[in-house]
Amino acid sequence: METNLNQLYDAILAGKLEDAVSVTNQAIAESVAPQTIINDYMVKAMEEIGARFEAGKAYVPNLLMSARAMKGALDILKPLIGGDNKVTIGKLCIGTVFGDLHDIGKNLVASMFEGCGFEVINLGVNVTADKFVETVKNEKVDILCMSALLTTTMNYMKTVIDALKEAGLRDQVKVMVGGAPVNEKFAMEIGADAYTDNANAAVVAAKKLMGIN
Ligand code: B1M
Repeated sequence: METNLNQLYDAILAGKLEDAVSVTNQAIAESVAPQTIINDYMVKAMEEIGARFEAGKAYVPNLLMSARAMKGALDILKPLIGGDNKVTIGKLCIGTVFGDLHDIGKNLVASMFEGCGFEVINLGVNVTADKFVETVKNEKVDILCMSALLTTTMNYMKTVIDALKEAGLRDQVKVMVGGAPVNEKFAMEIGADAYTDNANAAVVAAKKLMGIN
């Protein structure tokens, strides 16, 4: 019987890890495209749990359980995103900024970059300006990517860009930003080179910054 991917949406929304993993495995076996599974069902479920949280109809433990289910399903899909591209087209680092612990979107973007041929240094969450600067300096990355999911932490992106300038490194690296509260206007105001609102667009923008069509 064909997989009903609405069950994946329901499993992530309800925070049921085992169900999410099992439906994802079925969908892969039936050759459903990973991007369809992620964008049309998994991300949608996370949006819905966020909306319920905002409306006072879900609580932090619900967010945590949904996040756990999303991550479990995403781990299975990761190797399938973008095929087994072994050619490196650029080096980048990515991290969620200081004070912010949200990493699902950031990890999705990192996986897409890897799948599409970038060498990725994933710095994790709660990343300080010092850590970003040290990585740009020591690893000679082409692009520095920052993620923020909170209105209270997005301003830290400017702190990082200012720290790069202070260290004399701003001209050596491109800066990309993303995350739910961030937008194009904010990105330009803080002096970033690019903003994208999803993982696919992030890859396209990064290639453009590298001069690759
Ligand atoms: Co939190 N949380 N959370 N949370 N959480 C939000 C962000 C919130 C919008 C929920 C809400 O109120 N509706 C709200 C923020 C409000 C605001 O600031 N405007 C919120 C809050 C308030 C909080 C706490 C303060 C709650 C509390 O404790 N009272 C707390 C803060 C903790 C902290 O960080 N210091 C908190 C905690 C948590 C959990 C730990 C429980 C959990 C995170 C688990 C984890 O990540 N490991 C969690 C979750 C799961 C969410 C929601 C529900 C889902 C986030 C998510 O994973 N989305 C979120 C509501 C929402 O966003 N609708 C919410 C799916 C993901 C695929 O999308 O991350 O947007 P996203 O990434 C996208 C794009 O944004 C873009 O591409 C990605 C893929 O397409 N993108 C980039 C992201 N980064 C990029 C970087 C790039 C490019 C593109 O670089 C180039």
